[in-house]
Amino acid sequence: SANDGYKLWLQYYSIPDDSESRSHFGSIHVSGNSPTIEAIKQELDLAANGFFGTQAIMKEADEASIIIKKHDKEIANVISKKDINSIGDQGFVIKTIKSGSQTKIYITANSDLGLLYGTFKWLQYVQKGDMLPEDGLVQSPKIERRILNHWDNLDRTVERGYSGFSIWNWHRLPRHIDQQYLDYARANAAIGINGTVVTNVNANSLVLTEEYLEKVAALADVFRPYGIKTYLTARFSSPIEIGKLNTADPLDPDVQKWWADKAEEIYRHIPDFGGFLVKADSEGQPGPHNYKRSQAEGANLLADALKPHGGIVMWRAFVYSEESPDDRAKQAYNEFKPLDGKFRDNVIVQVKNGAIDFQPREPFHPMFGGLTQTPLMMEFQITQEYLGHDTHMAFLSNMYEEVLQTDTHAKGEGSTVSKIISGNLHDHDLTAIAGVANIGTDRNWTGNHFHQANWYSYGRLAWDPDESSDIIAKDWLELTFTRDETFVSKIQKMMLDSHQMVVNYMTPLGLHHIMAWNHHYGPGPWITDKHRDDWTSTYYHQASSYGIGFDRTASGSNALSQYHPHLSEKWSDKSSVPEKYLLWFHHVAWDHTLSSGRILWDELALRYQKGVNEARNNIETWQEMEGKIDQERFKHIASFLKIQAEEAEWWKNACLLYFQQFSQKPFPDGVEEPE
Ligand code: GCW
Repeated sequence: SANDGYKLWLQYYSIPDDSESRSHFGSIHVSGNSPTIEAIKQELDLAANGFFGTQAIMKEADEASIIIKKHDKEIANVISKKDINSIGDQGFVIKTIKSGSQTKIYITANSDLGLLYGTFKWLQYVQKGDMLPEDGLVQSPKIERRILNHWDNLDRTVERGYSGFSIWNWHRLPRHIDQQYLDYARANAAIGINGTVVTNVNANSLVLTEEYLEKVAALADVFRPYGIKTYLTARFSSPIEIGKLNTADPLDPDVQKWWADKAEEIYRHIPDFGGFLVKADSEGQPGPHNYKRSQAEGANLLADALKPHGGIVMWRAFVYSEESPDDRAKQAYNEFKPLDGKFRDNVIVQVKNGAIDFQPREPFHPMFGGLTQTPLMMEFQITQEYLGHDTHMAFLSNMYEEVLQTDTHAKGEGSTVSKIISGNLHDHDLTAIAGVANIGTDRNWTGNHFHQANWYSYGRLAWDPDESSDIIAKDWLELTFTRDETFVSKIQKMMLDSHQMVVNYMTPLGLHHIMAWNHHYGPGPWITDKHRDDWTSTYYHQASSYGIGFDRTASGSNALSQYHPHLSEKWSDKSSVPEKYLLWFHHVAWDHTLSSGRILWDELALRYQKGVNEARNNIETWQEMEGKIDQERFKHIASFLKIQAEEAEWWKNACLLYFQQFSQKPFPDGVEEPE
């Protein structure tokens, strides 16, 4: 039904009645009394209703077969101290205990929030029909702050949002609380997301005025029982714009006082406010550069204001300028590396996964592993600015996983990006991860039904950055659609192959930023108009009659020198750089021979064609699924897959015809000539 898309991974579709789960729902004990405990009971009820058309029936502890209870003396009899100590204040333990003919399931934690997470996890097992492992589940998040970033403006437009308008209805807030805010909180808590920045990094200082703080506080009240902290973006020039000061210089005492007062005012409205996310000195945003101050001086100004209240600053590393003569890929590292260790302890630097900008594939950002004394958080983009917006299906979990599992070699072999952001490698307590949301007012939240999976997988990887994409895809399919085995295995494969497919038909072999100017939808490897060099495709692909690709070795921009020598040496050589990064780091001759034995031009053309072929095959695979899920979602997806296949062809034709002007070579066998 129309509602199915709205329900995300909380479908609670009906499951076989013979399962023993049904009896569990008839005798549940939930101990405690708090809004979070209420949320647990409500969720159990919703699930019982969906699974079996019944209610969740509450019992006293000794009569119940599901016991949801914080750790205490009684629980200590069944759950080991070691387990309890290992889960911290956000984790949970789920254990099945048999005594005689009786089986009881214990869900325990050190906090109500842990109980909520444990309850969601158990409900997911029930929905999927999976057995709990013999020795139970003992889980806790590896990253402390798991945050969504909304690039939502106060007029409800969403920067790089392709799923309608912002779900925050500022006009109706604070008095009207839409059900959607609650469902948003439920969906996030179900995958462990515990923070949200509700406003765009291209920030409007109005959100820090009393009028808006009341609205934000109303949202924070909805999110709180679900363990979600609220954060805001802070525009660096706010003291001028809403404070009537004539400077925003971070070293000016009046500016410092203004921010301290502002922080106090915010915490009066939102006592557990999370802190600020800041984009400064980038793409026209004001920042410390305006006063010849460093990024650290800028960040510390806000950190000092938030410190007394327990707030943090997430300071973005996405700082670059068209005036710099340097390769854009190098600028953030160059700016931040000398500042390592100069940030307050409540500052974390938020770094995009790659050094350019959320391309379909990027090598990891050299700041990971490059800075050691400053905690770094990851910023992934869930919304598909450069990956076909809403209509192109791409399961981004694989892309996230690839970045997280890359070895930086910062402290020898095994120094993965995942270890850096979980604070293990350099011993940081402040750990965080951000995903730029793909959520909007569309009935199914994310425009493309498949893109719900990207929000979902981001949450799963934020909880455990070492989780694998195949499990995530399978879980998502079973929670969202059906347990049907054929459906799940076929579509799981389609999802797992989709990121590479999109890379193939957009930017194979390390090509990047050749999308159409500004909106970034569709191909645009050519020059359209006079605009910033660092926003122009030709700057990135450097196609010439000799070859194609950006030379970032020592003979070029030497961006490679920012990586650990182990990598920079390997990647400096055309024959040992992973082929997926070849044209990212090298300018390569059209007739250079690759590992396939083919010359670059032929390989490039075949990759484009492969992407197109797969997009076409997906239409057929999907057709075979008719009847296995509801018609409405089936048709919606079928129609988008068709658009995707047509546009994959558009990408292939546009790019190959354009590059052919340089290569002057024919299309190899197997590559269709454009009509
Ligand atoms: O990817 C680019 C986008 C901008 C965005 C910027 C950023 C919010 O094109 O729209 O602005 O990155 O991340 O700050």
